[in-house]
Amino acid sequence: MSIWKRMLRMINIDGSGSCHGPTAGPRDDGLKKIVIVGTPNVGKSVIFNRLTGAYVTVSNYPGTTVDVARGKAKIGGERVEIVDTPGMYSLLPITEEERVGRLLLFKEEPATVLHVVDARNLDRMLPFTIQLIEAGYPLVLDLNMMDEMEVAGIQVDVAKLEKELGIPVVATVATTGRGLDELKRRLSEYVVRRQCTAAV
Ligand SMILES: Nc1nc2c(ncn2[C@@H]2O[C@H](COP(=O)(O)OP(=O)(O)O)[C@@H](O)[C@H]2O)c(=O)[nH]1
Ligand SMILES: [Mg+2]
Repeated sequence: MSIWKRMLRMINIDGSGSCHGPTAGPRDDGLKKIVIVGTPNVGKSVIFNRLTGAYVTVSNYPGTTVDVARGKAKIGGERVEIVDTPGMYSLLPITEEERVGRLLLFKEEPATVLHVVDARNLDRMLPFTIQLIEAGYPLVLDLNMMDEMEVAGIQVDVAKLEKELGIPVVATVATTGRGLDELKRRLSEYVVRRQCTAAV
């Protein structure tokens, strides 16, 4: 079990979402889940819409006023559920939105967590990526807003970042769809291969 899970359990936050254990979160029809996380305004919802198309439901997370959008997609030939979470900055929540984001991560046994970041602000965004890696989630990092990054004259060596982090890293422009095929391909590596967050 990762140090994060142990710590969160110690402070009495249920991080017990194991492969086969009970879960309090909303259940679906047995589809594997991809949970999209990241800070506000990085393009999570645009990516969610591009992945899911028309089949989307939005409802309050139980016991809260926070909206959670769920949709279906075909990734790697398999139907999966995609969950769009409210913005969150870390695994230690301050706002109700962040608390719901963390509950979704813990309770929904994601087959893959997709961390979407603004490619212009990697220094501020990567600490959360590292938290998610340390927590043991099967993680894909999406460097979104590559168009804005290029306009700002910033360069990122995606291959090197991927090697350093040890997880798939994809560059996208959600608004135009650039990189989305590659994103689906990299997501499918986990969806097809992994059953759930068994590592944590
Ligand atoms: N230029 C640019 N704008 C983007 C990109 N992705 C999303 N946006 C815009 O960024 C804003 C926030 O996107 P949204 O998906 O609502 O962010 P969320 O808060 O992370 O769900 C919207 O105005 C989007 O149109 C991108 O790759 N490039
Ligand atoms: Mg959003």
